[in-house]
Amino acid sequence: MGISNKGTAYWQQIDSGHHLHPFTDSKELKAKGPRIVTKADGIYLWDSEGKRTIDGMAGLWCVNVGYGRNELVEAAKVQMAELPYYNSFFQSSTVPTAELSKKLAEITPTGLNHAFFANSGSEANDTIIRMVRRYWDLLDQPERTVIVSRDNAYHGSTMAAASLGGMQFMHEQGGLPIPGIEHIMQPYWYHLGREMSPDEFGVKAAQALEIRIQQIGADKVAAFIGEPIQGAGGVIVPPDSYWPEIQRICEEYGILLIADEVICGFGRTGNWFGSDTYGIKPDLMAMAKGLSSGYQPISAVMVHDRVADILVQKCGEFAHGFTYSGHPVAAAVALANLDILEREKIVERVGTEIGPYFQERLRELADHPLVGEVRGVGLVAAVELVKDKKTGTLFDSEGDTGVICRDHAFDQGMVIRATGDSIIFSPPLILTKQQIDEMIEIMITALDLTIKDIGQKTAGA
Ligand code: PXG
Repeated sequence: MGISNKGTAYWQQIDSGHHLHPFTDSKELKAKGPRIVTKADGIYLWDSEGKRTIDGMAGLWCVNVGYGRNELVEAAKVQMAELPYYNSFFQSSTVPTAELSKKLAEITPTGLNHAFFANSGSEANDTIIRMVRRYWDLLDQPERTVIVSRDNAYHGSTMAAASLGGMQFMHEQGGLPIPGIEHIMQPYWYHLGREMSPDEFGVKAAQALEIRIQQIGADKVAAFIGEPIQGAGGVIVPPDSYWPEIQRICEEYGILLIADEVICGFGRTGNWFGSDTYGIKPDLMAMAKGLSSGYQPISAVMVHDRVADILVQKCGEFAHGFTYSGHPVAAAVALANLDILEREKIVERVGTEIGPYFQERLRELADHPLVGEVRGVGLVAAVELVKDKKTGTLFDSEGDTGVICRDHAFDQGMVIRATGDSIIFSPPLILTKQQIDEMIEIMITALDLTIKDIGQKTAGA
């Protein structure tokens, strides 16, 4: 019963007939049919043709503890049998939801003591917009509505979250951004600042916030939002000088600082949160993905006492929430996931052992003739491919070379992503040194094959 066992051609046919995929050219996909992923274990995926691949992306930046964790299956099973669902709207809560809110208060930076639950990163960010505007409203400053974000940021796909994001191609579909969202430059040193030292550029990129606040008027700005490291934008690692300057500006103008930890959270950068890695003191924090290692859809907004006290004392009813806010099964799985991260000291291991090893090995690729920059922290990284290594000149048709390289890596047995011509890595946090060596070998082969392809094309042109 349930899932049929009819084989790849059948599943591809019904999927092509009925399933519209996210961020996908449906016509192109229908022509070739999707890869049907059927099972997974550790850092490996298998498809319906029996092909095994290393999952270099941890699903979609989320399966931090790896696949095949029976403890998480058990946690879901036990909670489903006990209480599969109850809401947290009408003066009620459930045991795992209450426990999870306390646990999150313990592991997040000081002062973030309250959790508001949702189901996705997008919903968490939508929640933040409403919360932030309500906060200023309650402080009798209702004109403080503008939220400043950055070009090339990714904060989700709902109308509000996509507006917060700084992706032009998303804004072009659906009349975005919504009013009250502004974007400043991103701290992308390799593309935007190579005539300066990284630290000089970091300060300059941060000061774009101060300049924009002055243009808008400080009394109209509610908050600044940023991913500690931009993920979907291409793993943009900010210079060390960037976040301290952003923090200073937020404090000086009294605006709220929002850290979007949807990718950086739960060990990815070698600390519990990207905010820990960069010394950011956020007023609000969005989290999802690694919170449950993707085993259940769940997200949260962590709220600092500074904001929570006002909301609790003055707001009355906060008219916002989702049917599945604080879903008990998702909360139980998240708790079990946090338990694994703690018990197996996974975060510490990323910080002191496996993360540094990964970064060190990846940096060996910097000598390859196709590679312009290797950047990353912990277990998140990008290898950016360029046309001219010496000058850092990008390819004319941005993205084509990245896709060629990505496809070669897949043929060699590793799933990775291409963002423009940057190859992105975000593997499960439990991978071994030997598996890292295997990934590097595959990447070298993929780079060599890519250069051959481009050479052949050029010769044939
Ligand atoms: N914030 C950040 C920083 C994210 O990376 C979201 C919010 C939205 O989360 P939900 O759960 O609503 O998807 C994300 C999601 C990609 C890709 O192609 C990245 C994400 C989602 C889909 C694709 O890298 N990140």
